[in-house]
Amino acid sequence: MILADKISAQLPSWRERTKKLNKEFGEVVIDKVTISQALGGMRNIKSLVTDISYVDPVEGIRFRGYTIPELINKLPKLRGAEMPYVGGLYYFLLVGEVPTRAQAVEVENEWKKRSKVPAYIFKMLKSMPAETHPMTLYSMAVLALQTQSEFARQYHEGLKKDDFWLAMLEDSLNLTAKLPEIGAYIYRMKYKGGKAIKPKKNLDWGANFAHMMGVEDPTYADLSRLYLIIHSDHESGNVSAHATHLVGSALSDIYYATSAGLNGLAGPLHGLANQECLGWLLDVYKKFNGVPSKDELRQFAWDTLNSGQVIPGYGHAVLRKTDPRFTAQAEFGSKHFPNSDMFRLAMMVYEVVPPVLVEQGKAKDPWPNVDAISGSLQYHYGVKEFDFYTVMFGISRLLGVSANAVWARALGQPIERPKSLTTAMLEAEAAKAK
Ligand code: HAX
Repeated sequence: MILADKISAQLPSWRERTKKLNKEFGEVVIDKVTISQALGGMRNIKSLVTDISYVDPVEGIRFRGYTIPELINKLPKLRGAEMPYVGGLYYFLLVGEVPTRAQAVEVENEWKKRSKVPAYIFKMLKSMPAETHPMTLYSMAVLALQTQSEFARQYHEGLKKDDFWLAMLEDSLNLTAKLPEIGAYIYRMKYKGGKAIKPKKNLDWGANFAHMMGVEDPTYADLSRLYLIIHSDHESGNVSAHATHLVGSALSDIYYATSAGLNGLAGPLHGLANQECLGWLLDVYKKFNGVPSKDELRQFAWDTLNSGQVIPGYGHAVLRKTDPRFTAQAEFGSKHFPNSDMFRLAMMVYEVVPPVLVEQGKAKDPWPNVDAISGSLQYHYGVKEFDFYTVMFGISRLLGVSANAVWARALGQPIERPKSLTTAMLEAEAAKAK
């Protein structure tokens, strides 16, 4: 299989680099840890390693060295499509080289071969109470597929450590192949009277998701490809990526690990912010009976802050500028539906909210993140059930975290086990420093 061959070919040199760093330079200090970092969510402690993406505070994400516009330009596209094959992105994340069109199609074909979702998954989803959150359903579906784990099976049969990554790759392809159908099924089951739409063999992974969602507008396939590409990876320290890595480091298989990551993505300070954000925009729209004036919006933002809430979609733990994932989506909206009310409102918030956050003086980053706009684009296409939005994020995110999981196994990254201290120990360190 092409992905295994390509990774296999470069693995000896990667292993050599890691081994050399560890053996010869293991004592080199790369960071110090302050008391406020230990108390403050480990912010900015440089202690994770990934070569798949890097988030620069000002420039934003680079996937394997490429910015989002570069990626969209370079990755191969289906003839007539505006956005690249998501299979090409997965190849790129896993292999580190821009694929040819044929190579991207090969990944798409691997996905097609592995896409059949077992019937018990649908049965389980249908058996859940109607009020179950879509993220709970999605995470359960991923976990319930664990019975199919090749890694778990082969590990118990004595798989060699050097080959762990191959089983992880198998599992990752098997899992990611099924995600569009599982996600769309949850959407149709919850909001469209249970009328699921079957996948079409001739469509690519991204377009098939759009088709199974039941959105007729052909440009929705391109929005889906864009969405599924840009949400995939954001280096290793964010909650979903780190939770996946942490759980995977215990040699739990990809199903256990990614289900854990999804549970983290479901938090309102992380992926759920996209649902919260659209909810906030709708509150504005309802209160003012349409798109308000800038003054009205400013007051609404202050009211939110004064009531002790955050403005969803704004701020970031690492970024200090507008998130390029926001910009990519804003450009898509400006091109295809600049006059859609919810899109106009999201763009007006972009003008009004950053100065408000600066004036309030708390948020280190007053700029929008990826979640500030994604919902308004979905809303335009009639996907208005915003508690579903984080599932779409999760479909994409599993591409990045599973690619990382394959490489973590390939490079033999060990079980994670940071050390904790007591408050008294911190106080003792503080006294010494004084
Ligand atoms: N509105 C109001 N206050 C905000 C804020 C916002 N959008 N962003 C940060 N702040 C506040 C924080 O709550 C914090 O206040 P306290 O000191 O009272 O606790 C203060 O500013 C300093 O926070 P920070 O250092 O700038 O930000 P953190 O690294 O602690 O947190 C968050 C980063 C993304 C969680 C934060 O900016 C936030 O809550 N934003 C709104 C929710 C959101 O959009 N989350 C999605 C982030 C992107 C992502 O992961 N997507 O999946």
